Parts: sequence; C-alpha cells; structure tokens
Amino acid sequence: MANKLDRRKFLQLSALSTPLLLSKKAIAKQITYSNSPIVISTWDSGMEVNAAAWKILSAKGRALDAIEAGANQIEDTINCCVGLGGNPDRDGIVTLDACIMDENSNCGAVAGMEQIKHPISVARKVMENTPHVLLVGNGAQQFAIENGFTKEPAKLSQSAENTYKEWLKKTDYKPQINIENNKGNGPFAPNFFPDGTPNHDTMGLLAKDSQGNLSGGVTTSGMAFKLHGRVGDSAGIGAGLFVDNEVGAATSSGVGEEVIRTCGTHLVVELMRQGLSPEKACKKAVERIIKINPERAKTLQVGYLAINKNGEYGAYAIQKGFVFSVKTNDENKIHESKFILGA
Ligand code: SD4
Repeated sequence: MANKLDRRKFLQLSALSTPLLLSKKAIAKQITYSNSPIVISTWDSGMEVNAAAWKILSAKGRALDAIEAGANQIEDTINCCVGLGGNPDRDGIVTLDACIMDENSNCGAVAGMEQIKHPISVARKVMENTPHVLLVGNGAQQFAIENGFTKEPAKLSQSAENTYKEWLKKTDYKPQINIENNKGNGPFAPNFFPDGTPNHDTMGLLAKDSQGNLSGGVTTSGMAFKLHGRVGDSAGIGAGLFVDNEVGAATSSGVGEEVIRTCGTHLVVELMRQGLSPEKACKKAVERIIKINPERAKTLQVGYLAINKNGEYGAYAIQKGFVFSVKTNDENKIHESKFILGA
C-alpha cells in the first residue's frame, strides 16, 4: 500500500515537474542563444562587412544598426557589384537596388536608384520616414536628396569598366544572365579578377543582436549589363530578403529573376517555420528553382543564406562557388556553401 501511494505520488509529482523541468531547459537554451550576437553575409567580402557590423553587435547594439553599418562598409568600397563602383546596366548606367527589414517586420527598399552612395540607408529612411515600402528610380533619388543624401556620379571600379568594355565588344546588346556569358563577374564570379582586384558580389547580410532580435539587408548594383530599368530580387522583400523575428531570416544572391519567381527568401523562412534547419530550408528553396525548369537551372546560379532564431545558420546554392562569411563570439570565417548541380 505504502509502495502504491509512493508510486502514485511519484507519478503525480513527475507529471507536474516534467513540463516545469522541460520549460526551464528550453528557457535556459533560449537565454544562452539570445545572448550571442551573430552576423552572416554573402560572399568573402562579407568578412569586412561583418567586421563593421560586429562593432555594433559586440557593443550590444541593435541588429538593424549593424546591418546598415555593414552594408555601408561595402557601399563605400570601390568594387564591381555593390554601390557606385558597381557593374553598369547595358547602357553603361549604374543603378542600385537595396532593401532592409527589422525585427518588427518594418521594411524599406529602393530600386533602380542612380548616383546615391548608400542605397541601404535610403531604404532605411523609406522604412522609417514614409508609409511606403519601395521607391524607384528618380523618385527614390529625389527622396534621398530631400533626406540629406548627396548626389554623386558613379565611378566604375576598374574591373567593372574593363568587363563592361569587353562585354560591349562581344555582346549582341543582350543582358547576360547565364553561365556561358557571365563568367567574368556576377553570379558566377571568381573571387578575384586576373589583375587581383576583388570581384565581390551582391551583399546580403543577416544579424541577430544580444536582445535576440533579427534584421537583414541587401545592397547591390544588380545583375551586370541588365536592361535599363530592370530590378532584381535585391530590392524585393520576400525575394532577396525576408525577416520574421519569431522564426529567422534569409537572403539571396544570384540570378534575381529565379528568386523573384519563387519568392525565395520568404519560402526559406516559411520552411524554417515548419521546423527545417536553415541549411535544409535553403536547399529546398534551391530545389524549387531547379524543379520549375531543370534545363534553365543548369545555366544559372542562386545561393541562399539563412539564420534561425537560435542563431543557427546555413546556406545552399544551385552550383558550386557560393561562399558566405560568419562572425560570432567564437568564429570569424568564410564558409563554402553546399550546392546541388555538378556535385
Ligand atoms: C540581381 N541578385 O540583381 C542580384 C545579382 C546578384 O550575385 O546577386 N549577383 O539579380
């Protein structure tokens, strides 16, 4: 009898205490993770971008501020693919796309904007100072000037100028979208041009701050030698960037048309919501692109990069060659993304 009672008591007690123990464990895990800031960025150029963002994150600053600082770092650097030194469109004009999103689902973007050095900061102003999400072209530039940004001429980096001149010689005046004619820069870029100039690509970055909040941003001059007026995924919330503070965040690099077609980063975040790890979610989103048109996918590159609420991260690409940079308290390095085709 005594035994029976003891056993019943024990069962009652454990029924009560198990959820308590479990939830304590879960909370402890959350607290550990939420105290650990992290920033991840597309490409190897993300190392310097992460360093700029880390100054803010390590001082317990807000992820959104870290994103802007990181993106500004590369916008200030003369390179082929971001900012005013970036690759021009087929008419030789540099047009910039950028977007930003915070932990409260606030977002802002600019597209096809000319002669403004920091499109990510203009995107942030769109988010904070207007009821809108996206401003384009002259309207975006006008808004930027009204908000204190100065107009300055684009100055192509040496590599952007060289490849544009080469492209003019060989091209049919067609935008380059596939692997065959896009080896010199863009989504199939080697990390360095033959003359040693860094060949950095579209910058997408995601951060979690010490409060556990997520934010993200993308900044780019877009696909090299695109049609004038073409806007890629990098200005598109749900395409080049998506953040859901309950779940995670994702960004993309590569042929924007494929990302837009599949609402790529929104898809990645929704897959994480269903329980997939960042890497598995990125892989499924890449598979979606391939499934839609396997032949076309063979000629294209798209890479996804994602982080979840716990600070776990992952990436996946269609082809070999996509790399990303990670900075946490414990690591500061470049990772190679896994890929599907040609494996
Ligand atoms: C675009 N996604 O304009 C950008 C280009 C890019 O690596 O990411 N290139 O489509």
